[in-house]
Amino acid sequence: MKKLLCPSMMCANFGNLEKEIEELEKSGIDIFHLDVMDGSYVPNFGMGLQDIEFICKHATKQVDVHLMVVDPSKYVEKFSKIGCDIIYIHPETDKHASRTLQMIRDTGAKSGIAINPGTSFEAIKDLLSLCDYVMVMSVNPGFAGQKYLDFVDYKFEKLCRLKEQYHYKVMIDGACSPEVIAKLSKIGVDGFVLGTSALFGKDKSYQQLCQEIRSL
Ligand code: S6P
Ligand code: MG
Repeated sequence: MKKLLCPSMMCANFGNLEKEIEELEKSGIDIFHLDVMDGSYVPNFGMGLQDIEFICKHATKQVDVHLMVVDPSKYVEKFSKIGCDIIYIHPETDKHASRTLQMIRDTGAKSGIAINPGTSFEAIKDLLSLCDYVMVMSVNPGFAGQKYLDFVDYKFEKLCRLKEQYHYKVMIDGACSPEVIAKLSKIGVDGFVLGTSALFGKDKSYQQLCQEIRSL
């Protein structure tokens, strides 16, 4: 199974974003992962609208947006219009998550949920038929460079068992190191958000790192 490699662009070098996009694409990545934070749902700020517009305009590969915001339904249309192909919401922050997931699909984008470490599989199960992507968070959302919380592991197993039935892809976001990628790809996880644990700030090229990740 081909791994989906998703660089977390919050960790990229903003001094030359165009070059970063080009080099990552040349290295064979699959989906650019863009983190949006509102300073309220999570205690931090992520990428701005201008950054997102810039990446959507310059990328030839797919772009996802991970909305860590209160009331994400308010922004679905905006991000879809800008050119985001996949939109992730946190169901905890939406009073009507199922309606928002349908709304995402109605705009022509693919729908996704991001599941916090403290949110159980049972809490999101009824949403699975409305999801194209299901992303398990192995850190609490808001920051790069955190430690992997291994009590989330059971969710990967449960979600991988049901993915054919519901037709979604299973993704991981947070502290996704080569060791984690090796372990999770064996049980059927499809996609990996790559931040400081596997791709950025290393002394090897993106090309080499992506090659190594693919061979895990
Ligand atoms: C965190 C955010 C993530 C991070 C990514 C960083 O809230 O949603 O996408 O950017 O997890 O990766 P790492 O390897 O530094 O944890
Ligand atoms: Mg993210």
